[in-house]
Amino acid sequence: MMKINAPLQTLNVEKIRKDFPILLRKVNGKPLVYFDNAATSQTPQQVIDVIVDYYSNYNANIHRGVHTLSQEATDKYEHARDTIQRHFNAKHKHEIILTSGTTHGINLVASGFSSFLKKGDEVLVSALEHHSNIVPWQMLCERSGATLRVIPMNQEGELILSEYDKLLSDKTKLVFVNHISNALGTINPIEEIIKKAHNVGAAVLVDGAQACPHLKPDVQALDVDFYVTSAHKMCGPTGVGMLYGKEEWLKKLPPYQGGGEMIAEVTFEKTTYADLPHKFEAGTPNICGGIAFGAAVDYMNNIGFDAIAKYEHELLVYATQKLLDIHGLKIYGTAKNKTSVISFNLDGIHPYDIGTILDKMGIAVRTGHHCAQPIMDFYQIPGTVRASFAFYNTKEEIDKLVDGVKKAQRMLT
Ligand code: 7TS
Repeated sequence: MMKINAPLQTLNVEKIRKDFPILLRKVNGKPLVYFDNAATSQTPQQVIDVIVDYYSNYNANIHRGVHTLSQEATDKYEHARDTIQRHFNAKHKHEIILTSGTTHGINLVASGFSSFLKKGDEVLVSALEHHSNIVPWQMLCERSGATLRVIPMNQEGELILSEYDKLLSDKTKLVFVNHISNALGTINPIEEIIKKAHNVGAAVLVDGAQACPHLKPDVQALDVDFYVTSAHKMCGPTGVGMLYGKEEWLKKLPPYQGGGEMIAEVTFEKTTYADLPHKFEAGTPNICGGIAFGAAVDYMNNIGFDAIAKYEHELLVYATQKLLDIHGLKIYGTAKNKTSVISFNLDGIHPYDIGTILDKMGIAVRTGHHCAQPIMDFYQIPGTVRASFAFYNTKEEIDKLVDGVKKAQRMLT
């Protein structure tokens, strides 16, 4: 643990905050303190400008027009795909499928796997998942007859890898796990999880929704089969995201949706599908969103992921120590390796009540089960208060949170 008063000078946070117009607004008469970054991140002016520029200057449909606007929009959209490919270090550009977000990417893969699985096969999910990385696989098991098994977690909120070893067998066809837990902040040892799955011939899908705001995954180094994420968690807009898939898998998987853009040739007798990535991109995509996603990736890289990780870790340590000083406060998720998410409860007080009082003070946190009900069941609680920090948050804001929690405690007990 670092010292509480260690200086947080790795980033020029004061300058960075000026990029985010929303941070100037007041909520309930108080300056906004935005600690709901795990739900969605805020958007810098550089990305907002790209969105305004798109609709002001070259709004057009892509991959189909001979006219100038369509060609400009196509170039920028495909340039964004290049940026995303470089960022994740995918081997081929066509391994990057632009989706509407993490949920879409997972459903696309789960739907495609229906034809590969049969009764007796097993798929493994971790106990730490968001509902997005549970429900589509349950639906897949219902369709295919495969069995869903769960890699358990311990009290700290870490996966128990010795149990994972026991679950793996030649029946295991797929493993899906998040890179970082949204409810607890645990960073999972995905390198090891992927290696072990590959040893028994299983494919792995990693849900990177919570990881991409904090670190830069290298899909080739990880040797992961599928990696999914959402732009809106990493300074981009909502309604757009990415599915990375190894070429060999994407070639094997059937298309998810039929429609325009994903075909090579259509007759009433037979349709042939377009090459990757278009085979998985039916219909008019979120063109502006895709372009802005590329701009968000550039924005975050300009700040630098090493600096982001170091600074956010300092915020995490600072907030953890300060919150634990509050009598009756319990933190859920104390993994050795965790990111800047703190889930907590106060003795005898419902999380919703704390969240409501904090909102009156302009402090935005999420309360409830965080779309991760199995984790709440594990701890036998209805939910938590979750404060999730981004690189544009400050120690002063954390002080306001701590004061706010103390005040809520006084009011509610
Ligand atoms: N997977 C994880 C790990 C997530 O945290 C989320 C969203 C999703 C999948 C779904 O992402 P979407 O962009 O497709 O909706 N998590 C949260 C959260 O923690 N609070 O609000 C949304």
